[in-house]
Amino acid sequence: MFSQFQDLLTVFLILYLMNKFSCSCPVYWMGYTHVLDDVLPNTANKMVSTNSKIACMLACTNEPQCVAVAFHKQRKECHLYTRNAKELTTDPDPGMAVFVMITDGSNVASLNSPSTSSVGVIQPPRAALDNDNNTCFQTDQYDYQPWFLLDLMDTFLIRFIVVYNEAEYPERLHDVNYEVYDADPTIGNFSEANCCASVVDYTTGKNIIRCNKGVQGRFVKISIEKSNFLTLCEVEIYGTLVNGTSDTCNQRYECNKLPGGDNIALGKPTEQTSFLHAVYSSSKAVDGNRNGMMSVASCQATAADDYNPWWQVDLASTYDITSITISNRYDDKSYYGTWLSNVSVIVYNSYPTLSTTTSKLCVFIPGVFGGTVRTFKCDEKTVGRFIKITKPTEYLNMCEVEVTGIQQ
Ligand SMILES: [Ca+2]
Ligand SMILES: [Ca+2]
Repeated sequence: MFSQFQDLLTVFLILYLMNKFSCSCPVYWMGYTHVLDDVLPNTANKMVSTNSKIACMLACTNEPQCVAVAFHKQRKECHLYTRNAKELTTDPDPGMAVFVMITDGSNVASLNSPSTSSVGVIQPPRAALDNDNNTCFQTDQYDYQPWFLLDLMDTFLIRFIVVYNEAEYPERLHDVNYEVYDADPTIGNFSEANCCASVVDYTTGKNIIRCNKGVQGRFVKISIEKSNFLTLCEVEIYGTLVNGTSDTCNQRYECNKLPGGDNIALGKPTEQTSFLHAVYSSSKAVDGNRNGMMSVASCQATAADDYNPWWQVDLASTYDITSITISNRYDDKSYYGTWLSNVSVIVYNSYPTLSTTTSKLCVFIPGVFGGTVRTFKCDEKTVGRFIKITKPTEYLNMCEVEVTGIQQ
């Protein structure tokens, strides 16, 4: 048990660490696990006498079945809840603060290809997502602000993040910031970070990071401030889809809700200037599948010698266009993710090559699109039936184009 001095020391350390970071993240003293080692409960609702919220947190972290924990201030007790226990939804007792609420979620990280500030000599970024704790990604030794960014391809309520560090250099995972963003923070105007957590200490092997309650977003960024190596042997992100349920959506990218209603491009007639291969036909961009892995063959692509490529869809009726959502391939973001760049979306009132047809630029998307899914609005009100997407260099390669609009 703590002595009064240790109590004060703990409080001081927590206050110091909480002030250390600009965002209002919870700070977890993850190395302090010995406190409750002797009295960890194995069953739900077993009460543990303790004198620290942190100790409760650690008790939950170290109990594999623990999904939620509450701290009773007056009685100085931790209440741990297992997955089978009824989920706590309200404060169960006036003296009890429910400060961690974890419900079961699945690892939503594994399908995606991360982007990183640099790539070191050991393994590529995918090594952090290959379900092997012994294969590790590491940033370059001269990268002094290293980061690792995961695009979850949809908005998730992030419950917790699990990272495995390298056995030889576990200390590299100290002073780590875990941030969640609504938009890709490496592209243009991004939203501010929704702070998940800043974790000062580390344990060797598995580190569990509880996110701030209610943190949601699509991009998860892991970065460090003090070390020039970011070494991640495995990253797992647990959360639940915000707009959809895992029961009805077998694959996340098929479950996205679009701003402005139904996808009016789905299954409509398409054309493109050339083919990289017959399997990458124009219709693959309206087959309802955003999957960015080319091996799945749900992406269109134009030929290598086609330097003025375009792709178009006939919406079969005239619409006031509300939004355009383009899914790029994401099987190798640092390479293929750069193919799609300087994209123009043009709307025509009738078939584009007819002499009577008029056109209007809906939106121009400057620079590299990124191996991701992005949604755009036209710069101003745009009404039309055909949507053409072009870029000024070879390889027009998109995995899905979704359109919403109001029929005229
Ligand atoms: Ca690995
Ligand atoms: Ca597709």
